[in-house]
Parts: sequence; structure tokens; C-alpha cells
Amino acid sequence: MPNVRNVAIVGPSLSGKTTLLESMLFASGAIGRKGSVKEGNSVGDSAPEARERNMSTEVSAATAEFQGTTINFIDCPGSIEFQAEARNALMGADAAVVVYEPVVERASTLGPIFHFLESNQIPYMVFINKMDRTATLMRELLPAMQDVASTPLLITQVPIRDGEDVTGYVDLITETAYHYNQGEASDVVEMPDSVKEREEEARTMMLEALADFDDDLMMKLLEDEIPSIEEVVGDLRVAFTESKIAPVLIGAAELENGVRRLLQEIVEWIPGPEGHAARHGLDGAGAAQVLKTFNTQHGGKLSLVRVWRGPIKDGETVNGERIGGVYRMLGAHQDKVDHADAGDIVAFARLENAHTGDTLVVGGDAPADDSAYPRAEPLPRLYGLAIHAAKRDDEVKMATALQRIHEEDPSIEPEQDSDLHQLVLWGQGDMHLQVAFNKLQNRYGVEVASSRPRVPYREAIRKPTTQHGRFKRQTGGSGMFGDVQINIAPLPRGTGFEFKNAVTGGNIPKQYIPAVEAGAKEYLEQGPLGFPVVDVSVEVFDGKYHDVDSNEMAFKLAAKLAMSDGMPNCGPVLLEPIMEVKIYAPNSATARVQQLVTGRRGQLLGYEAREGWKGWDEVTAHMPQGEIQDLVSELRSLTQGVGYFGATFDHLQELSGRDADLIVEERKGELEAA
Ligand SMILES: Nc1nc2c(ncn2[C@@H]2O[C@H](COP(=O)(O)OP(=O)(O)O)[C@@H](O)[C@H]2O)c(=O)[nH]1
Ligand SMILES: [Mg+2]
Repeated sequence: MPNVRNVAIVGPSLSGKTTLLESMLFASGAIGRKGSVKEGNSVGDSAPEARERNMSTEVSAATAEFQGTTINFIDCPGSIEFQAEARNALMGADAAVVVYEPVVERASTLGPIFHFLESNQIPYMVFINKMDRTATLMRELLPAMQDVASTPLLITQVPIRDGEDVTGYVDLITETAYHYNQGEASDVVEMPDSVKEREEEARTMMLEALADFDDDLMMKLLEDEIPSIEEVVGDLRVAFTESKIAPVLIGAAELENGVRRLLQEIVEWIPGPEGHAARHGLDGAGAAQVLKTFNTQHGGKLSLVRVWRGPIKDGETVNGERIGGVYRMLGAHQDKVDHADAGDIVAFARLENAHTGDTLVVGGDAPADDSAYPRAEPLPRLYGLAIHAAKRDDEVKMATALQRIHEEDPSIEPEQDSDLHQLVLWGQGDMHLQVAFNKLQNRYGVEVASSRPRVPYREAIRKPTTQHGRFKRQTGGSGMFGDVQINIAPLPRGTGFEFKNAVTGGNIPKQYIPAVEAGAKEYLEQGPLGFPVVDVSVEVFDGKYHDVDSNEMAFKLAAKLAMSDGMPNCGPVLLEPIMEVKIYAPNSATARVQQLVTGRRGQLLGYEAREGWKGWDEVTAHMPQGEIQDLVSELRSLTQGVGYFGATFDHLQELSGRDADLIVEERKGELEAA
């Protein structure tokens, strides 16, 4: 195994992840000039969609060497809408650095990140960024973060302050004080008196937390013996690797404050790649997993892979395709290498059939069972738009391009809805879809138009009627004649369509009865309100026929006529689909979530603490499908962006009054236009 650290950089949007990566790359000499997010020349945000928004929209990867160790970084977008990117990439990381700002009120935004890392046993450390100027005290910030973290957070550095300026820190492990030097390594200074009391308190807390996992250390602390630095580091490394603690560091990415220290701790604390592979039982030779797919504008396709078993060489065949280049990544740049060892993260070029998440096997086919490989759970679909190509000729091109985008990011999912004749593109939010539209345009030259998707309304009837229908036509030679008497009646909700034949005495010959049924059914595809009709029984009880002119078509048309004359008299009523919705959010927002539900014609069914999610609730409700199309955006604004939901169809429910009138009117307009 190579001397490698694989680390993902995660955290809420705008916390400074991409800036931190840039500074770490610069401090380690991987880049000679530091770019920035603002100027649009950072290594991390090289995708045009990211540059346009000054915000990461996808994962990017970069490799650096620090103190003789290779560090593979994966910079993850922080926006909750792009989280599938981060989740897939994290599956190949051996640890994560969670970057967060010193803002107490937003600590709940860390909840989903901590939960994901914890439930996937990915060790993490927290880097409190933007500590250049802040009045926030660690002793207030930490408890707020701990409220949403199940892993004990362990302060390993305390800031040295000059008013609101943070000028340096004390490292609690070595009890050494440092003064920040912008753009350079910090200077060792004497510990200022002002910080001594705080330092002692924090160090005791740190040691006591570590002693929970080390009896020797516990004894030493009880006997007032001072443990050695090696012992403390050793304990910390073990507890970190086993996800028993999450160390907290501080700094300012933009000024490179605390950045070299962070690099050192990455090398020192983060386990090598062996342990992770062993945990999943992945040893032996020749397998990798795709963490991210890039369809680059110029260079074709690149699959970022974690090599679980190696080495894998350039030119070797994986899953039946030849690897057309092995590369180390540095944002948009790649350096060609001739092979990758187990434990490494590199990109393989030109694997046309490889998708994000796939397992690649040297010399063979994709394995039938790859359940040993770590996999992120798919995300629920949260937001969809109906789309079509702005130019008719581009439809086929669009379908291919959508497939590509889905391969890159499985949380972008096209779904053809044949019932409603619409193509719905599903994703995690409006921005997520807008970025997908940008990609369609930028990379595939396809412009799309989008609209709110149609809702599958239905209609039913409230009362029965009896109706006569006759179809008669005399044109030249043979004519057409069919005559039916039918009873139309409502059925209980959920019954569907029922047809009965009660004709006696051969008034309608047997062979024409199926045509009567077919005629009734065909009519029901679009009832008096313009929607498919459900829960209706049609009984044919009498009729007339003609020896020469009667045929199947004539009876079918007669039945259809009877239906279209009779149905409007049956009290047609609109039915809307009601979904069972489970809304997940921090419990501080539960009351507002409930208001949101009732404000959108929902019916609350209850709420409870969400299992396995510290400080979160789960609200269950029935909500009309039409009301949840843009639910996620309002839910996010109530929950600092972290709330989400899952919905499944539950039942159809009558809708009347103004809401129904509007829907029927709109449908009329649509049918007239068609
Ligand atoms: N004051 C201050 N601002 C920072 C620091 N690090 C990053 N920023 C700013 O925070 C913003 C978001 O940074 P970015 O790296 O894009 O965050 P990301 O979304 O987490 O990748 C940018 O405007 C940065 O200039 C820092 O250490 N101090
Ligand atoms: Mg970023």
C-alpha cells in the first residue's frame, strides 16, 4: 500500500472548503500560485457551472505531497442540492474534514453531514474556518455543534485573541502557542497569560475525553501524572480512526492560518487506506470503484476511482473496456501516471460504460454481486420539472445528454411519464436542475424549456343515470347501426371500472357486447371534466340491432355516445392524488413544518423523534400532490436548508370549489389548444 491519505472536504455551502483546498495545495507546493473562488481561478471550482455561480456544483479532486505523504483531496459541493456528489465521493474517502464557520445559529446545517459520516463510519475532524475575525467563542460554538453530532467533538486548539482578531492558537496536544503568519508557517511564541486558564480547562477536557478509551491514560490523569505527547497522539489517532471522537481545529483558509497544521494532522491522524479496505473485506487484486464521473468539455470522459485492490495499470481492461489513461487530478488538470496502487484515488480515462458508483474489475466483467463495496443510499426525489427540447430536432440529443448527466450524478433522474405525456427531470432542488440545464447547454449544445409538471388528476361521479345511445349511419351501400341502453353508476373509491352485461333475449347479439364495453372504456379515458374517470360501473341492459348494418364499430360508437350524453348528468367530481408525506427536519422547526403542511391543504397525521437523528423530528401528513411540487424550497427556508421529505401515493380524494374549478378550466384550455 502506498503512503496515502484520502480525505474528503465537506461542510455547508460557503464555509470555505474550496478556499481551504486551494490553500492546502499552495502550502504543500502542489500549485505555485494561489487562485481564489472570487476571481474564478481556484483549482476546486473549475467546472463552468461552478465558475458562473462562484460556488461548487460538483466534486473535484486534487492530489498533493506533504511531508513525504500523498494526499488525495476530494472537494465536495456544500449545497444540499448537490449532496449526491459528496455522498458518492465520500464512499472512497478514508476520512473527512468538515469545514464550518464560527456561527452558532447555523450549527444545525451540520446535522445531515454529521449523520452521513457517522452512519457510514467515516472518521471526521472539524476545521472551524474564518477564525481571522470573530467574536464567537468556542465554548458557545461547540455545544451547538454537539447538539447535532453523535460523535464527541474534541477541541484540540484554542484561539489566541486580540479583541475580535484571532492572532494565533495554542495546540493542546503539545501545549505550544503559535502566532499566525499570513501565507507562511506560524511562529512559536510564548503562551500569553490571557489564554492560560482557558488552555488548561480545554486540555483537561480533551484528555478526559481520550481517557474514556484508554485506561492507562485514565490512571495517569487520576494520579496527576502528565502523559507524554506520543501517548496523547497515539490515543487520539486510535479514537479518531474508530470514529469515537472528532477532533476540532481552527484557522482561516483564506489567510492560510492553521492550514499547515491541518495538513500535518491529516498526515498524522488520518489512517492509511488499508484499514478502510479491510473493513469492507476488500483485499486481493484488481478492483476499483467509481466515485465521480466527469464528462469534460474537451478531454472526454474521466472516471474518478478509488482503487480498492491494485495495482491497476494504464491499458488494462476493466469490465471489458480498456483504460485509456491513468491520471492524478489537480482540478481541471491531469497528470498522467502509468498505474495506480491499492488505496489510491486517481482518474481512469475513456471508460464509456462506467457510471458513478460502479465497481470495476480488472480483466473481467462487472461483478454480479458487489455488495461489499461501500455505497451511498440513493436520495429521495425532491423536485421535478417537466422538460422538452426548445428545438424539436434536439429531442434525441437531449435524451442522450440526460443519460450522460445521470451517469455523472445519479440524483438527476429523467422519467418518462407516459400517462401524462411528459418527461420529468427529477433532482434535489431548483438550482440542481438549473445546473443540469446549464450542462445540457454548455456541454451538449441542447437548450431545454421547462415547466411545472402536470398532476395526474382523475374524476369520478356521484350519482347514477340511465342513458340510451344510438349510432346510425347510412352511406351508400352498407350502413352502421348500434343501439344500447346503459346504467351508469358510481362505485366505491378504489374499485376501478366494472362492466356488466344484463341484456336478455338476444336484443344485442353476444358478439357485440365486448364492443360496448370497449366503447364505454374508451370514453372513460377523458370524462366530462377532461380527466380519466375511475370507480364507475356500466351495465348494458338492453338495445337493438340490425341484421345487415350492425357491427362491432357501430356498437362501440353507440356506447361511447351513451356515455358522453349520460356522464355529465352523474355529478362529475374532480379527484386529486393525495400523497403520504414524511417530512424530516430539526425539531426546532417542527411547529413551523406543521403550519407549512396545513397551509398547503395537508392533513397532519402525527410526528415523532426521528430515529438515529439527533435533534430531528419526522412529521407525517397527507398532502395533495399538487402542493408538494415546490414544497422543498419552502421547507428549506424554514430549516436553514436541511429539511427534506419523502412522498408516496396514498389515495385519491374529491376536490371541489374554486381550487377544482381552476384545474378544470386549465384542462379545458389545454384540450382546446391540443
Ligand atoms: N474571512 C474569511 N473568508 C473566507 C475564508 N475562507 C474562505 N472565505 C470566503 O468564504 C467564501 C466561500 O468560500 P468557498 O471556498 O467558495 O466556500 P465553499 O462553498 O465551502 O467551497 C468566499 O468568499 C471566500 O473568500 C477565511 O478564512 N476568512
Ligand atoms: Mg466549494
